[in-house]
Amino acid sequence: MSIVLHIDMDYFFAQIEERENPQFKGKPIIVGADPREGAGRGVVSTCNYEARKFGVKSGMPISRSYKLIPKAIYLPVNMELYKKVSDSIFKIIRDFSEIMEEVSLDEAYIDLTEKVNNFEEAEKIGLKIKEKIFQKEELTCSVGIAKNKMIAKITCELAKPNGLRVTLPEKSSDFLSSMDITVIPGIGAKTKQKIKEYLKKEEVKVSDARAISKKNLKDIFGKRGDEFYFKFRGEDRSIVEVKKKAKSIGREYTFQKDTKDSKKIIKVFKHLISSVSDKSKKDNVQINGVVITCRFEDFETHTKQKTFSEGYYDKDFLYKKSIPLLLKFLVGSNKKVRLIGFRVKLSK
Ligand code: TTP
Ligand code: MG
Ligand code: MG
Repeated sequence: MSIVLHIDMDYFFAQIEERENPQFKGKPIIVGADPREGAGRGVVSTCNYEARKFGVKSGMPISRSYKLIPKAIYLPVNMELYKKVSDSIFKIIRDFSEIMEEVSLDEAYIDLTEKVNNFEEAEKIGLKIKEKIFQKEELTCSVGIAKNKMIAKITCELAKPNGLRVTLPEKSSDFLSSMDITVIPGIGAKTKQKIKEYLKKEEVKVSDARAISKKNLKDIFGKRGDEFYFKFRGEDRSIVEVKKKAKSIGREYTFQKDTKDSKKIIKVFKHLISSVSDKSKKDNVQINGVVITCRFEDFETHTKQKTFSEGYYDKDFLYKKSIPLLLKFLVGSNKKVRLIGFRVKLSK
């Protein structure tokens, strides 16, 4: 059995802004796109708890946020600063265990199995980490400790803000029972809908989902079903992985037959963009550029890049930046196309 600690900073970007601008403390603060008195485009990156009371959330259009709370303090994203803080925090955490997995700028897992004898000792380490971060950066975070990553993360969520919680191994299964099944990683609205239909229930708790046999879960969800079976019971076999952050996310496609049909090429290209965009959304990563690859029938290969300021960009933005680059390849050559590729560059 393992002892895993999950740590996540509280309202990260907004908390840093509160620290930098103490005059705004206690007021609702929203970090993100410029609202331009309601006509602004773009989204909310995050907001403090005062703003959350009004229903503002990460990812919400800034125009909607402005409707909910026009009087809030709206601040732009100062990524350079947040990254510096993030590096400093990871450095503190790494001192407690080198087995650390960075999940995003404000979130990490560490494996304490070899460092402590029991959960009480792990709790002490959790408190020390919180203390060190507060001393060094004047920022609060929350910590969840459990026997695996999944339970540690859900536990941390419940500890928010500025809390620490432990879910003991023998409690893991009961801990999940009364929660909605979307707490299980990999279960979103679509999967939930399927399970609802299967169980003929309006709401499905984790304990309800345990009624589905392993075989039936496999029949419905394939390989993922097997994983769900264990997760519903509080088991998660993924390990804390010390991995270098990916520098980019990309997809490519080789046509069955080399082609000059630009409609077809663009259609496939849009699929690639869409798939990369979904993946980068899922990983919650920021993008600061695109790379387009085009290989012709004679294997001559060209790439074009475009860089832009880092941020969370949607599919439409990526289309707009990339399609003109692809068209340049298509217009500039008489050869047929063998392969196209699309890649986004990540800022961390
Ligand atoms: P989160 O840890 O998801 O959120 P948070 O730290 O703001 O709040 P919480 O207390 O609930 O943990 O994300 C970390 C940072 O990542 C967040 O401060 C801003 C950024 N972010 C975005 O820019 N857009 C998003 O959609 C999300 C989810 C986060
Ligand atoms: Mg956070
Ligand atoms: Mg986070």
